[in-house]
Amino acid sequence: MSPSFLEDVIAGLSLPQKALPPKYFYDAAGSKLFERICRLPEYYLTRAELSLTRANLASLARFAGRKCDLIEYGSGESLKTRLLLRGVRPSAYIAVDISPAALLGAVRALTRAFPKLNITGVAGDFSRPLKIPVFEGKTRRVVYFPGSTIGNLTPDEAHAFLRMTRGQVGAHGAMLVGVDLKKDPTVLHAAYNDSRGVTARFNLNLLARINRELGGDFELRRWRHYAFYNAPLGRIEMHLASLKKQSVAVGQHRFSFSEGETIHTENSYKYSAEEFRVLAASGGFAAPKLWMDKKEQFALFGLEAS
Ligand code: SAH
Ligand code: AVI
Repeated sequence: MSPSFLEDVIAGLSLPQKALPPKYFYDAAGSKLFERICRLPEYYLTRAELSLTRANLASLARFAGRKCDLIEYGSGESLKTRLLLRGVRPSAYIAVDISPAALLGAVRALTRAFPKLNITGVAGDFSRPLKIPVFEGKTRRVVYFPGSTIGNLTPDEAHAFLRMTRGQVGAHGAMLVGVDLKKDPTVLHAAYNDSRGVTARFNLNLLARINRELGGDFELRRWRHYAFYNAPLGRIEMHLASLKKQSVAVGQHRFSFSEGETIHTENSYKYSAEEFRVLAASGGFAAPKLWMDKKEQFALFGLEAS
């Protein structure tokens, strides 16, 4: 059985470098905050991916092929998907997300916008094998993984995820993956330290969620959002820093924090096109297609099962 939220929190806060898995950001409040992040002036990722999708819709549709089954992992509000559904016209669209609130809202809105399309929502964790109806069928399967969500996995996790997906889509299947590219660190820094403090609220919501769901007693004013670009590792790291020496209860457990100690809450890896090609090949995919926005900030890779 997969570990529960409580088990993951206890295990993460017991590590020498305390850490929490980023998938727990996305309760109903976290999903709403993420939607606000996507509209921030500093968070270029969403705009870049939307514009490159819009500009290359015909070629993306040719890549996906006629009448494919489109399976989206981490669909959230399915914003970019609307463009893709119009261009690709798949036989079926399956949205997979860990956040039931985001999934329900997206499936409702898409059903209204695309009344003839066969749409299914699957609430679950994409890092584990999920039962997805179309994986039994014969139609070409295309997994859509936009938003640079792959960047929230470590390279080892991304490799395992690509291998698992390669098995799911089969020999004639494919993947469309959104990847944030390496760039000026000041641009990256601004994207994760926005002036309105929405990213800080998104990060702190993880502690608020532990309080709400696990009976934690984190005092949010004693914590500060802390995000920076770790150039040697090619990733943004998000942490929550303890502003003073304190101890916090989570259920029956108690954890001590020294002043300045951090909880590592997220990595967001940035790749060069070549680095990502190597990763995709190690996962069993060839990368014959690459689309970029005008400023070359963000890339969509069209990966064929190899
Ligand atoms: N695809 C959207 C949303 C990206 S945000 C976009 O491009 O804007 C990441 C999404 O993945 C969130 O909706 C979150 O709920 C979901 N998610 C994160 N970890 C997940 C996991 N392990 N399994 C399933 N969904 C996950
Ligand atoms: C979902 N994911 C790709 C976002 C990112 O950019 O890593 C999550 C996020 N974290 C802070 N801002 C946005």
